[in-house]
Amino acid sequence: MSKTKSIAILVPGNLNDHAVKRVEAEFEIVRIERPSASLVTPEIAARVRGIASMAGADAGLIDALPKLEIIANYGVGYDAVDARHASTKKVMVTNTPDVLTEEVADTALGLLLNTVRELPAAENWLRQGRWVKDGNYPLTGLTLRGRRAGIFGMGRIGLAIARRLEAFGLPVEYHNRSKVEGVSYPYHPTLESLAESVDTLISVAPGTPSTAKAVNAEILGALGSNGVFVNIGRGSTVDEEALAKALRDGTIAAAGLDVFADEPRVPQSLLEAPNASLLPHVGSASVHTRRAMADLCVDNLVSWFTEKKAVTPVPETAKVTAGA
Ligand code: NAP
Ligand code: 8YV
Repeated sequence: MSKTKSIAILVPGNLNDHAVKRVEAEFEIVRIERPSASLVTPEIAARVRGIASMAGADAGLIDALPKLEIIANYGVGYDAVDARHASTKKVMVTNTPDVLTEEVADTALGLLLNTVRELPAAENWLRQGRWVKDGNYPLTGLTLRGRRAGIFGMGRIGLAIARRLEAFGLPVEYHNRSKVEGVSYPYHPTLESLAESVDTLISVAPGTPSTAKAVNAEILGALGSNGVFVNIGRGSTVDEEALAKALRDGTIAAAGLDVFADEPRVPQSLLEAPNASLLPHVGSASVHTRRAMADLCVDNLVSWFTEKKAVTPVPETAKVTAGA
């Protein structure tokens, strides 16, 4: 029997099938319906040493598990895990960077094209028999030609999106808190300055207190009436009410959204916007990429309990070490 088989790993809520199979094969799996301290029984509290989760882990859940050593987040964005609280409790948090970067960048470009060239609506036109009945789909008012792109969050995925935009012939600029070394795209120290300079803003920033509702009425106003906004990062980075208004009153021309503030609920005002192209958070959602994320998520648990180190720790817990 493997050394790790007696270690109890909590899986709250749904998790990728391959990840579940690997947790079952390597550890003792414990399942609860959702990541809530209220579902932790004294027996679970006494045994669980790790969590594998795509539903997050808040401070209450962390506090309810006194033997907890590691939270392996299934996803690169770990906004649903209270990593700061975990670090105060000397609990390691890991995520799944890099393995999903190219997939998410592909989706971002698909979403941008859907938004600008109305491809989902054109396909519906064909399927509804309107090509035969009414003739050609109307010419799209928007085009990628001549656009200037701005990336909010020039990290791993931002860079992969920038490379694709370059191949499409678009100049790229960006905003981060700090300039990225070795990157020649023009840098903007503020999001407002980026929005003023471009007409196509792509957000791939993480969901943190400092990015909350960063894309607001002022930023959308700066983007302008020919503006296109694409969000593949986190819904929390956008003031959705201001976005719906900007789409309605022509402050910007169109938006493409893969992520929303309160998933899976999407505001009615966005559902009703004809100039919004909407996806149900599918940025990384291929069998291939989700399997790689599942492997990295579980590899972190295996490495922690066999080698005493995490493969991909998040910055907040980089200094957390395994006990004796
Ligand atoms: P990353 O490499 O850490 O990049 C994040 C970038 O955002 C960094 O360059 C960072 O630069 C910048 N940033 C962070 N806070 C900022 C702030 N307050 N203001 C301005 N810029 C800020 O992460 P990644 O791997 O590219 O992933 C990015 C995000 O994409 C994830 O966190 C996740 O939320 C989202 N995502 C979505 C999907 C999907 O399916 N739609 C899939 C994967 C990931 P500075 O630190 O210099 O500011
Ligand atoms: C996943 C993501 O859909 O990695 C992320 O940050 O948003 C996506 O890849 C998500 O994490 C799984 O629920």
